[in-house]
Amino acid sequence: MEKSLILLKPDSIQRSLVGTIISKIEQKGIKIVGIRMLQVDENLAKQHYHIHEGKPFFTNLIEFITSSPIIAIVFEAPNCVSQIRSIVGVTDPSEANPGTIRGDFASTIDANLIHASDSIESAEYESKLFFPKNEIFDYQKDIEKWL
Ligand code: FUP
Repeated sequence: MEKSLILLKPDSIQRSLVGTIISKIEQKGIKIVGIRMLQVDENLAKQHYHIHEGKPFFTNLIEFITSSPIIAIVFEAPNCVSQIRSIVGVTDPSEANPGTIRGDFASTIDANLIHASDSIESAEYESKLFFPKNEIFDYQKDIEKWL
């Protein structure tokens, strides 16, 4: 089954939006298979955001993601990556549609609340950065036959 890695960035926790954001994804029928709270260090931040190295916003991005604890979650569902990207909304919250997480709760691109993997390949790479194998769980929910 397809998986995606989500990070609830420092602003999600500071603004007490953790429950609200997780609910929006969970209520869609997408299953949590791994969850942990952590303080990201510079090394992990740079590995996670390596594709943005050299861009003008890179330093800010690293400072922001390391500024306060985050919550990392692995979700699982059919078409998990694209389903979650739709719920999250586009990168710049000022352009994100109402009803999306960024559209409803964020207003600036450098505090856009949440990271969501943009492909199956990046989901695999990112999940390995944030989770040991034995903290991602393979289990069934009875409700799955209704989704
Ligand atoms: P997304 O996949 O929507 O999180 O967006 P990107 O991977 O393109 O960007 C990662 C993060 O870099 C964004 F969440 C915010 C930051 N960013 C900026 O600050 N300015 C930009 O112009 C683009 C991205």
